Amino acid sequence: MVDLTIIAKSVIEGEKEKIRALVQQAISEGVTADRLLSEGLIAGMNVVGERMKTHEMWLPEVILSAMTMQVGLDLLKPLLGTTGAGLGPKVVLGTVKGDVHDIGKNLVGMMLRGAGFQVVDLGINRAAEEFVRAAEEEEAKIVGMSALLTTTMPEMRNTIEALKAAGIREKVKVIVGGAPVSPEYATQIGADGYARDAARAVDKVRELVG
Ligand code: B12
Repeated sequence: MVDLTIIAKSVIEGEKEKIRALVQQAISEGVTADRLLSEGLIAGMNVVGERMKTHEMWLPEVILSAMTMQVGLDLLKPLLGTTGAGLGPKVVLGTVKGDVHDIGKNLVGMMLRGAGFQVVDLGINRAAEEFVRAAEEEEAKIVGMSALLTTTMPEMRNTIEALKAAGIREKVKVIVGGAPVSPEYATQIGADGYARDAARAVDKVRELVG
């Protein structure tokens, strides 16, 4: 049996090749996506975050860890996409302006797709107007925003204001997330929902679309 702490260690050490084999082995041994994520990939990335804070790890190493994590996530995609129908309500999802963190957003997108939602992923560093345009063009039911930096969180408020200014705020529900975001902040900026992880994001989106 693959020891999930070794998968976490591979993320920390940025071992892109090794992680592929380890995750594949774990999947074939029947380890659930849930455990692979929480005890393996995310556990590893949490350590990276701590080491980044204390300057034990620097940007190039963190980038390598992020790439390694993405390799693992891609392998999990088929497990997360259980229904695969993708004909449910549309969700426009993106990382806000000034912010390039996308691992969490990608995970939220995968889980939403897996739950049958249509996900239009705008990518990273997306300005308020881009969320508004996409919401209009795609006739989205939900707009989801991700921010990982305290300095980019205010962009979420800007986007909500831009949705109001464009006259479509009533047509969409807004859900926000990302490590520094709290339920209180979500309420403060006038979002309709918040979730602290991808699984809860699916529950929240389901609740919001009724
Ligand atoms: C990986 C990483 C990077 C990578 C990103 C690569 C990539 N492709 O994403 C790179 C190296 C590029 C990077 C750069 C920077 N980073 Co960085 N980074 C991280 C790190 C270590 C991990 C983030 C991550 O992927 N976590 C794993 C995922 C699965 O978790 P998550 O993102 O939180 O997502 C989950 C939930 O939050 C939620 N969620 C996320 N999005 C959404 C959206 C919705 C709608 C919902 C409902 C839920 C939801 O669900 C997700 C899944 O469960 C964090 C540390 C941390 N603890 O967060 C620092 C961190 C976020 N970074 C930080 C900093 C300072 C930076 C830089 C400014 C560093 C620098 N000096 O240049 C730059 C900024 C670049 C920019 N303009 O954006 C700080 C932020 C401090 C702050 N308070 O603002 C942190 C906290 C590190 C630290 N401890 O100091 N970083």
